[in-house]
Amino acid sequence: MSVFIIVALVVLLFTIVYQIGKSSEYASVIRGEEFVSKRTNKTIATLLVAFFLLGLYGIYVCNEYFKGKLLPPAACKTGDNYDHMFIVTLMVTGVVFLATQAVLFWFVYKYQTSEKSKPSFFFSHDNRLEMIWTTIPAIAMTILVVIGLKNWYEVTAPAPDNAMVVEIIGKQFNWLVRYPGKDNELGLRDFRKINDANNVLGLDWTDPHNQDDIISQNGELHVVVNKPVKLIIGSRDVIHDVGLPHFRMKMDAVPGITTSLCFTPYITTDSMKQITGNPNFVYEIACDQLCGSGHYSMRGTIIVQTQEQFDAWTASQKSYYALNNPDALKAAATATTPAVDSAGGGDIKKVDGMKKAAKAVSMKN
Ligand SMILES: [Cu+2]
Repeated sequence: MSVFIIVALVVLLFTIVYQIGKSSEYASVIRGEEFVSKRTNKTIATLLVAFFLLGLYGIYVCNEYFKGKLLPPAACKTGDNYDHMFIVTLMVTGVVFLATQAVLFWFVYKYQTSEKSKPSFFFSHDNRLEMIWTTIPAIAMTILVVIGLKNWYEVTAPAPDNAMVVEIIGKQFNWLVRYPGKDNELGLRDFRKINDANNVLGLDWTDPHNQDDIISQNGELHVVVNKPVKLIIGSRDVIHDVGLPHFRMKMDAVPGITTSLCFTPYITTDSMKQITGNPNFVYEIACDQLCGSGHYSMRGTIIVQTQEQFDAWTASQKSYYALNNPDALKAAATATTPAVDSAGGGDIKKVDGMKKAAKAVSMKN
């Protein structure tokens, strides 16, 4: 609050000084004196230099204030590359900004109107100068764009074969996270089968791949440290956006279109708690697209854990099918004879049994 008051006071002070300058200028016009007196000129030049110095001080104060209060270090390599790119861009543009503004404000002061000063030389055009100030920025900009493109291609590159595939679907107003289960394959979805009571993603129960799919509770996305993750992104209603601030990434979740994002987390949630000194630290999934009245509450979490922790978590999860079709599971169990199971080929029979039971359930629904 006190910072706000200081800023407001500074703005007010400048407005008053400006108005005084303006009115004295009009007064001199009325008095028929010179349009802009030498004195006013000097005052304005001095104020402009003060404004520049105050601006620099403002930058310093903001920097000190926010130091360490923004995001912790990026939790994946691509995120780190993005940070690096931002720093390089800020350095290049910052140095140019400071140099040009310093020269601008200094010249305003040094070359204010004076009867004594006479221009020592004058030229209207210089090809060499034009070349210099066109070529150098063009080269600098090209380098910055190339760094950006390289990062972009890295993020959008096809996921490696060993990547863990997880589906994340946005809906007003939370995230639904689905794992492919033991068969490593996500089952089919059909939006016409969506039912908030027992089929939030519209899973097609007749597809056996769906029967071991896990839907994580509370929008929690569990991933394994140092293992690539491929997010299959979608939406159930309007456009959302999977925003991963700690990984410096985001990707739109568009209804009817599948998008994806690939990254390899390299800092576990537990390590990040130590790095940030915050025992309550969580990696956040924020919706980065204004998607309706509950947009602010559309927050998921990512839990980066070791393989053992992840396996333990997976083992503790029941498939979404099992949770929502207990009758079908029972029917499948009775349809499968244990004798066939032990003789081999039981899995196929079991899936067949499940298929039949699932069909019965979906017809009932
Ligand atoms: Cu949203």
